[in-house]
Amino acid sequence: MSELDQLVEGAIALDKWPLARLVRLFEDTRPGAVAEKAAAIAALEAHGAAPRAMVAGFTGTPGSGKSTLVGQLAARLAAREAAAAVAVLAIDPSSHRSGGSILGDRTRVHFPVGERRLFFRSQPSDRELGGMGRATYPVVRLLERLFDYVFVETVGIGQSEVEIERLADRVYLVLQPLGGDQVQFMKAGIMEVPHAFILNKCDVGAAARRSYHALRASIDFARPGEAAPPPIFRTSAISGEGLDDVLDDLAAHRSVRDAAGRQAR
Ligand SMILES: Nc1nc2c(ncn2[C@@H]2O[C@H](COP(=O)(O)OP(=O)(O)OP(=O)(O)O)[C@@H](O)[C@H]2O)c(=O)[nH]1
Ligand SMILES: [Mg+2]
Repeated sequence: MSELDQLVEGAIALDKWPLARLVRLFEDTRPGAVAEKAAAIAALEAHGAAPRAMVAGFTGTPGSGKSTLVGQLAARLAAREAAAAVAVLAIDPSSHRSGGSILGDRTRVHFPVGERRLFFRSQPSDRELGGMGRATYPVVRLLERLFDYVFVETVGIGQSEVEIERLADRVYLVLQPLGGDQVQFMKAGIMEVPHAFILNKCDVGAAARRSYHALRASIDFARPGEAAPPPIFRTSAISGEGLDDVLDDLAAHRSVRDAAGRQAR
């Protein structure tokens, strides 16, 4: 068996080392890597690893708890669905200077060691790409052949919501409750993209209730006359409140998508 076949078989089995090597290959954006990536895709096809994942984008305001939430959702999903493998790809906007070397230390995603159904990777974002990284798209295209769910975390800076929409089957906008003096959630343009909203940190009490109603009003204002208004999930990544509702929403849309046949994104 060729070295590439061995690598691909290892990655399909979700062995950490071959998986990491293959991810690094897909992060290599130099022209010289193109042929190797194409060969890897062909080998994956030959081994039956077709695209299968439900890709969910989690975008939103800085500090709203995206990383904590996505980590909790992934762990909960793996516990809930005995066979499900979940990959998390975090696009980190603060890593320009570090070049990504300390990304792992900053993230709040801690998966049980040795749990091969959970995979975490972070990438530096590229300002010109509105919050995504240059390697985000190719790596998602790889991970969707190896995992059942791929969660992508990006900071919402206006453009990345649009970018994530092209990448993901379902986009969640993660917000946190507002302080008393803030009246508006976000510019209308940002409100238009997400399929659903997540108001995280709902463990904070009264501010969360006020914010929920303010958010509902903002959405109605930004998206008038929509047949089915987008849901708002109220969560706490700390207490676990509401997380199952988000997972139910994901599962429901996965079923709808699978029944309809995978749409070309
Ligand atoms: N009270 C409360 N705190 C939370 C919750 N979720 C996250 N946090 C806290 O909020 C802070 C930011 O959490 P992160 O998960 O890093 O948020 P983020 O949106 O990924 O942040 P950036 O990627 O830096 O934009 C941390 O101190 C978390 O512990 C929650 O549900 N409730
Ligand atoms: Mg984060």
